[in-house]
Amino acid sequence: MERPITIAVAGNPNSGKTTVFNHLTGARQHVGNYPGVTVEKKEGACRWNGRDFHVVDLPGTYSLTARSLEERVARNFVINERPDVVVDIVDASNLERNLYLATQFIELGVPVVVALNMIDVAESQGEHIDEELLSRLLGVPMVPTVATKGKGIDALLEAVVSLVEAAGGPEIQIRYGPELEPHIEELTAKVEASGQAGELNPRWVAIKLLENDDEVNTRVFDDGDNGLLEQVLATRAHIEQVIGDDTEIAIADRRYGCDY
Ligand SMILES: Nc1nc2c(ncn2[C@@H]2O[C@H](COP(=O)(O)OP(=O)(O)O)[C@@H](O)[C@H]2O)c(=O)[nH]1
Ligand SMILES: [Mg+2]
Repeated sequence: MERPITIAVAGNPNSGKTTVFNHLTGARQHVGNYPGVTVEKKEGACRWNGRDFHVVDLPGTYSLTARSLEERVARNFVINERPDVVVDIVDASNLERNLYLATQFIELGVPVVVALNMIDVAESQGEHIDEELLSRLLGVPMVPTVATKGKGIDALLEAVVSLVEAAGGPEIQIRYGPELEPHIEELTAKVEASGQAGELNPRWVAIKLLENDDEVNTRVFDDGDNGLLEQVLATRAHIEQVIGDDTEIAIADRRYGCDY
């Protein structure tokens, strides 16, 4: 028997995650907690087109910086449990802010399908979203949905199945522009050579080190000095000098698409 496809439903708070989750799982739900924390974990199951799915409703997050408990829980679930697909529920009437999280999942290197939810609200505001263009730009499938009406849910599952079946397809990366990109690439090579990334995507680790991410710092630097720390500090100092901003801010700006 084929194993179920695990879907993690992610997205900003109030983007419609639970509505999508309820549509997918109906009464087949179980509510518990994530291990060791009092963050609610909703899981469920569904069967569609002859396939079984295990669905997890992740806590709402704006980002994956691991600064809040919700962000840590969502990120650790995706890193440690490795769901087959992250379905990122995006509020299409607030696209720019919501796509920030999508870029973070793409960067993490996990398979992502974006649900352009609340497309009814976007349309009532006179917005027309070219999902094919967006999908090409970000390199991930985009499916318009109206979760409250169950619209687009079948198409969402179809996109999930296609992605699982095509696993190993081309990788799309967020590029950080001429100022940052060479430093990220150089550090990625050092991270790779150090063997400290373990199971994680080395480019993702390099970017998180530049962002001074607590959890990644602990993971990478706890085994004593491996020569990386000096490199990270020097790179941060250089970026701050050239760009005139904190490295963290420079990286976030680039993700939002600001130009230097
Ligand atoms: N108009 C509209 N409202 C939606 C849609 N999806 C969800 N909602 C509403 O948006 C609110 C937040 O949804 P919820 O699923 O709780 O969001 P969550 O915080 O991401 O779990 C609820 O009032 C939903 O009924 C949609 O596609 N269109
Ligand atoms: Mg919810």
